[in-house]
Amino acid sequence: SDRYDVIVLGVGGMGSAAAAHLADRGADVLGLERYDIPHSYGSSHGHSRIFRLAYHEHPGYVPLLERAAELWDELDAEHDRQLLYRTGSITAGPADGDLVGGARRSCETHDLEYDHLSSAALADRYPGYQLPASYEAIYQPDGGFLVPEQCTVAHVNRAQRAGATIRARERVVDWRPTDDGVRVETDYGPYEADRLVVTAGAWAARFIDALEGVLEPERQVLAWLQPDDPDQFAPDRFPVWVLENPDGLYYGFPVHHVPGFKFGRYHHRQEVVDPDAFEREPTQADERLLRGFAEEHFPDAAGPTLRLSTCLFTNTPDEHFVLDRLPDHPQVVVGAGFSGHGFKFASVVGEILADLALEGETDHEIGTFSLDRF
Ligand code: PYC
Repeated sequence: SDRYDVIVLGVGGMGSAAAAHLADRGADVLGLERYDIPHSYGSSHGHSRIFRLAYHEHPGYVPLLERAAELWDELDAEHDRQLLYRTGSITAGPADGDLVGGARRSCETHDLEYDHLSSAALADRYPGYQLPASYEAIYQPDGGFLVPEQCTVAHVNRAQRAGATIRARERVVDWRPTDDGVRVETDYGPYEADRLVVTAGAWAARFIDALEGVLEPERQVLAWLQPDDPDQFAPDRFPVWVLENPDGLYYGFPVHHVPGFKFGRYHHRQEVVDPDAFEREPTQADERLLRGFAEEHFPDAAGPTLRLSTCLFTNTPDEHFVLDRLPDHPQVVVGAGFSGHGFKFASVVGEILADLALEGETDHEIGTFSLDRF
């Protein structure tokens, strides 16, 4: 069988970044992808992903985001299509809610530039926002959105330029440890390598026993609706947003690449699914739910439906990532469980996975993401 330094299992948002960093450092890399590159069956499609630094989830993510931004800018400079659009980010909700407080805490802890705005001040600055009078918002100027399909393409291009072999439409059936590395079986045959990086997204638990019963793939639905005045929702006038209301979290984007104001509900564990057998087609019930939110919070953008799409989150119990080596098989590294907020980190996740695979350790702060916490 062919032998490599490192095999990357899954060449989506995370695996493409890992392959690029590994190949750049001189490793002989094989990337294996079950579908096309890029494809729309997992978690790295749909034209946009939020990038935001005012991280309400926890200030500990901010240094990783700052490094991610640097790496996205480098990749952007070498790619023929723009990857990161900086629109600024809005984090909005009740003044005493978790989102506004959390975003502000991250800005204060890491000395990020931000404005704390009333709902009226927000509407004044960005007329696409007409939120309830009691809401407040944290505006942070370095946020924006990434184009996920192009990010994957750019990382794959970089990996290939550095000598990586990337094979799509080849499904990994299984892997096993060997005396000097790993053996990976695909539906085309066997490969061997010193190291294995598992970046299989919603399918990761199939390859990592310790994640079975821990990771929960969750179906998500996104809508694109026609705004009354699309100019109010253009990237230069309408920052990306996350918003908290009594019913949960929502998020959205300016109009870009395809027609319509894109938004979704950012929920967790509502619809746990088998990634190989779930309702990929959005339903009228999905549409009604999303439309109800838009009519209430973005009435100027709640025109006819232009597009609906499904996507997958892969949730961990604490919604923090998994970035680690397997305790029993340290030649195997896993990046998984990104819990619906991982894509913006893909560039730095690639760097971390390459560190773990080639050096066995990383200078990045990843203690929160260890496997042994489950
Ligand atoms: O990370 O900003 C985010 C996000 C919004 C919806 C899902 N993830």
